[in-house]
Amino acid sequence: FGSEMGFRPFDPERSFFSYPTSLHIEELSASIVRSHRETTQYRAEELQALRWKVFSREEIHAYQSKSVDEMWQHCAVRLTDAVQYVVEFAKRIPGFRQLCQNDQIALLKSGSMEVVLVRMSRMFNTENNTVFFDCKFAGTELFKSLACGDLIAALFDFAHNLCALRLTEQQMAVFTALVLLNADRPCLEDRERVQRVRRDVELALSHILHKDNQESLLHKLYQRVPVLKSLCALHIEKLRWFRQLYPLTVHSLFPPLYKELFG
Ligand code: CLR
Repeated sequence: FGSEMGFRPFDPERSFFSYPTSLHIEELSASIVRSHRETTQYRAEELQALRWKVFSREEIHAYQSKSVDEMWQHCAVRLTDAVQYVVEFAKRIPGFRQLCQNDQIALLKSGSMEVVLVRMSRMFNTENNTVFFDCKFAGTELFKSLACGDLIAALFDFAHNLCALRLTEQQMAVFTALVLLNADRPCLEDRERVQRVRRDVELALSHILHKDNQESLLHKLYQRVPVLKSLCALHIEKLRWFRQLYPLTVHSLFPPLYKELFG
């Protein structure tokens, strides 16, 4: 009887990705939001409480007095930590782990930095243009010794503009899942499969924005995607420049994951 009615035994992947009913989409959003919450280094309330904890003049000076390679190494370690949380987030997106290993790696290689930059906006205070770094809020001047002021300015600018959209944690969670599930990334073996997983996450984002009565955000979010791509390209360009000057620092002191992703 069941089979004549088109009833099939429960198959989590099918029920999530083949028949997107509004219940499935709700479950999918809830699951992505939970994954996001479990993998952000700091909770929104914690950050709110620390909002005005800024570095002193002396502390800023100490960062500015570091050598170029010392500061690069320090930032590379911090960035790699952040990337590691994004990898954990990706693994908890329903459907991600069912992709073949090659495609999981390809998506993370090109998408994890983009997600870090979206997440940067949660750690940003637009009132004084500072970002949470080493347990306090830091302005662009703190990163002077990296000698890549244009990159830093562009990253801060991006965070500032994204922050101005005032995304909820739910909206950000689903948006970052969408940034990762990009079927146009290079070196994907099974683009159709990535596209199928992505399709439901797109539905989840529209659904959330509809509930929040903020449908106009969708277009604004999609507008940021090419900007993210160019920022990541600029980061890689700066890393090449740095590697030419300090090949040994990169080779022996940078985190292996950082080199694997960007080097
Ligand atoms: C982004 C959101 C993550 C936590 C996090 C960790 C490291 C931070 C990063 C955030 C924002 C950007 C950041 C970075 C460390 C260094 C980097 C402040 C807050 C600055 C912009 C320097 C980049 C230098 C490269 C050239 C290596 O959840």
